[in-house]
Amino acid sequence: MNTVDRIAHPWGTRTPYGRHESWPDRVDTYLTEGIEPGAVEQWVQAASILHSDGDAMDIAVVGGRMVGVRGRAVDRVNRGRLGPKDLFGWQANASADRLRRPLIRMEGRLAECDWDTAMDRVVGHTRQLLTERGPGSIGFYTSGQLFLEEYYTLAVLARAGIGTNHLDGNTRLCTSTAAEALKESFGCDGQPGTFDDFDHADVIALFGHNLAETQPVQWMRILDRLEGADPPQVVCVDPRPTQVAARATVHLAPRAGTNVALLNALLHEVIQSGCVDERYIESHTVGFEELAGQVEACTPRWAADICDVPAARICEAAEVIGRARRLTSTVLQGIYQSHQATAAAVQVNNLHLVRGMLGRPGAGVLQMNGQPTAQNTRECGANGDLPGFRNWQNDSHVAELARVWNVEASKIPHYGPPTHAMQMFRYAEQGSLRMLWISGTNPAVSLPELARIRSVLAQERLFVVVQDLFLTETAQLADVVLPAATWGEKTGTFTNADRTVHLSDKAVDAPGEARADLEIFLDYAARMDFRDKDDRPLITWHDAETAFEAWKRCSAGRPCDYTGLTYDRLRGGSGIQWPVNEDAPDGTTRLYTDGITWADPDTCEAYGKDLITGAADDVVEYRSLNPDGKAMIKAAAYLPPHEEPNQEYPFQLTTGRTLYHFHTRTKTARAPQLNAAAPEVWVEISTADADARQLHEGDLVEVSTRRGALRGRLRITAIRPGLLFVPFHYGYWDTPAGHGPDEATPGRAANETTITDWDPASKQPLFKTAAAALTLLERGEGAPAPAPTNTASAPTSAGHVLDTTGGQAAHVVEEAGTARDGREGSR
Ligand SMILES: Nc1nc2c(c(=O)[nH]1)N[C@H]1C(S)=C(S)[C@@H](COP(=O)(O)OP(=O)(O)OC[C@H]3O[C@@H](n4cnc5c(=O)[nH]c(N)nc54)[C@H](O)[C@@H]3O)O[C@H]1N2
Ligand SMILES: Nc1nc2c(c(=O)[nH]1)N[C@H]1C(S)=C(S)[C@@H](COP(=O)(O)OP(=O)(O)OC[C@H]3O[C@@H](n4cnc5c(=O)[nH]c(N)nc54)[C@H](O)[C@@H]3O)O[C@H]1N2
Ligand SMILES: [Mo]
Repeated sequence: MNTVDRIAHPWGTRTPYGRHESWPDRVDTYLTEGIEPGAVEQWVQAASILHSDGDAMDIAVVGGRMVGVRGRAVDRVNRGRLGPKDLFGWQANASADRLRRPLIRMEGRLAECDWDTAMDRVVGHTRQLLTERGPGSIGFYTSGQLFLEEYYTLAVLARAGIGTNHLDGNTRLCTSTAAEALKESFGCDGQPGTFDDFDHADVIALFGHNLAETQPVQWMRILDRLEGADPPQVVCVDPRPTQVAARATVHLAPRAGTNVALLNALLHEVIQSGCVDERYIESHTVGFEELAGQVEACTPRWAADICDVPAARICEAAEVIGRARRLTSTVLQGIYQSHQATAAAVQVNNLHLVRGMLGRPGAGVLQMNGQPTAQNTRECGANGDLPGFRNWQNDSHVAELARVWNVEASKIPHYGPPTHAMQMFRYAEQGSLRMLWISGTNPAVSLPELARIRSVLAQERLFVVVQDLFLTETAQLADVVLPAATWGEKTGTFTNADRTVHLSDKAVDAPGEARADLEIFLDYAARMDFRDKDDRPLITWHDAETAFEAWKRCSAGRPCDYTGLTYDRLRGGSGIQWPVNEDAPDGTTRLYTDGITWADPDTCEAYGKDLITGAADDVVEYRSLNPDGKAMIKAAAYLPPHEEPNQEYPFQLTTGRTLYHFHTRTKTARAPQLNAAAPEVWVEISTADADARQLHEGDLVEVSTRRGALRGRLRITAIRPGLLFVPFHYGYWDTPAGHGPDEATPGRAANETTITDWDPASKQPLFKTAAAALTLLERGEGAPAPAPTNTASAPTSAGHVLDTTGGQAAHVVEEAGTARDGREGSR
């Protein structure tokens, strides 16, 4: 047993293991000071809701209050380990400033009211708009943080109740490129690989993925392998000096927005050196010749100029990847939110297809998710696809859905692709969208070009409903605010980035009158009296478990088949990977173990798009490209980023995350240990750029772009020269202005500066490439920037090491090798 300060040592103690061995258990437990383990009255099963890893845990309850958490050793994902946000984030649930009652806008101000008043206003508005303007005037913008049962209910009520095509999730900002890249290559969404691949790989390649900070528990797994027998080689493609880069065999730090050039050069080398698996290509793919032609001229020397990476280092990376016998790759926001997102993500799939690195232990690609439940937003059809990965262009898929819901097919909008979030905001800006119901997301901080987003949401003619835990920057602009219960206060299931389904049970009551999102959606559906074609209620379920059963019927026979799961099966043991059905009663570790399963023209989720223009193909084009339903190798030419630095805006600007915060910090800033570790925004710059401008650690600077500006203290790091980085976590709810910059509160949100622009295929906004200027506002006088020092934001100068110990309050008990058998720790 060990006690570790898990703010200072986020990844805890090592439990090394060798290749092809199984990852040892290590149970992490954190209990509020003064609570002894023996005093815990109940341990309630749950999984983490602060990233896509799905770390399984039990919530400790005493006297109806949460008092701590403990990792679940029995779970396949984390074997008992928890990351800093898992350990400390739950404390936010009990904040004094949780929303307890609904609010409605009266004479310009938000005032408390009862549920009937609030819901009547929402229903009254809906009915009026349906009569006067039709279903196209109503939109829903949801999350990647609710539960499966909630998305499915929302998808049914929006698509078959209201009949609107305007339903999307903030997953558009997060994993729409993951979904799109999987559809482009395999005809269907669904993660091919599994986290188990980390146990078997001899090479692990991370593309634009700061795994150490954003999925710290899987990073613990890689660290344990690096210290065990036969460790893997690691390839890292990231312009920042992440912990992943620090442990990499080869680190490539390209100019932001040049991923396609780099990947094409890697493919060029792999093909030139004959490291391709011809048998695999022949049996399972189409399109190889086109790719070979496309990358023929993409030599490392060519890419070196574009990416500003030494050609020799590209060759080195290509050699490691080309010689791998079991290659596992991960892809995340450094690709998905950067220029040519889908084109680049698809080239990572191509590396695996040409090398035959799929469907075997250690040979897998993880087009990673970010949010904890983003997978469910996608599979339930609460984003740009129809439920069950059904194809909106395929009439028989729409007819099947109509049968499941017992409605006429014509009721389900499928005249065009479901509207993406950026387009919904455009419709609201232009006035055709008149009601926007926002649940579990905070667009007034997380969308690009915030001045524009604030002005869209503040319009008189747009009726805005916000369903949240707190009075966020977005809620402050709403007409109706609905107080939601959250994780730990409600029951439901969700699916992590490697298709593992977890159940998360209710541990404590929600504060005040707050209600579970499911309850709110069901109440709305009942008040709207949505009916099926036989005049019976459209929505036939009444709680989480019955909603799950309804979803199972919708998922039957589709790739994300849940028919073999029940709440009972998910209680007590490990999470289970879908599909789970008669053919795979214990779940499915890897997809595509025996060829490509869902790319057949009749079953595929999408007919694909042109990666450069985004133009959608139709069934005829798809059939001629891929008649036999193989994997599709799609090539793409490199194009330069849309906004390049110039004299006025000489830097590239990129944005992203730090280990200790989650997004707009509504939870992590209310957890004292996490907040203290990263209390304020900062700006990262390279030593070379700082020296050239005589700037110092801690100087107050302004970063500006053509959209807007923010201020922060300077942190000098080993980031690539020419690039600035700003974490996007800091909005305004905890500043004097409360909702946006004004005279008392200068800008500090990264998205004041980002551009309204998106990937043509996935429609994911660009958060990673912009051109920016930097000005000095005030000298720092020696105090370091308020940035963590044990992460990618570590300072280059040792003199500026801030004390990052969390102290007593961050002490976590770690128990390694506790062999726990069987089913444990449920309610
Ligand atoms: N601590 C923490 N963990 C989280 C979250 C959180 O808010 N905090 N959020 C969760 C969610 S929703 C998500 S989506 C994930 C995101 O997880 P990540 O994608 O790992 O996080 P980011 O910091 O957004 O971006 C990753 C890296 O992309 C690099 N990058 C920027 N531009 C480029 C480029 O053009 N090319 C390449 N190759 N790299 C580039 C950045 O330097 C950065 O280190 O994290 C999840 N986990
Ligand atoms: N510049 C820049 N911008 C980015 C990114 C970036 O890297 N750079 N990353 C993008 C990505 S990947 C993501 S995922 C988004 C995240 O952006 P957001 O989704 O806007 O960020 P969150 O702070 O997670 O907002 C979730 C909201 O839901 C509330 N909430 C939490 N649990 C529940 C619940 O159970 N029910 C309800 N009703 N509400 C709940 C929280 O209080 C919070 O207000 O940001 C995107 N924006
Ligand atoms: Mo995300």
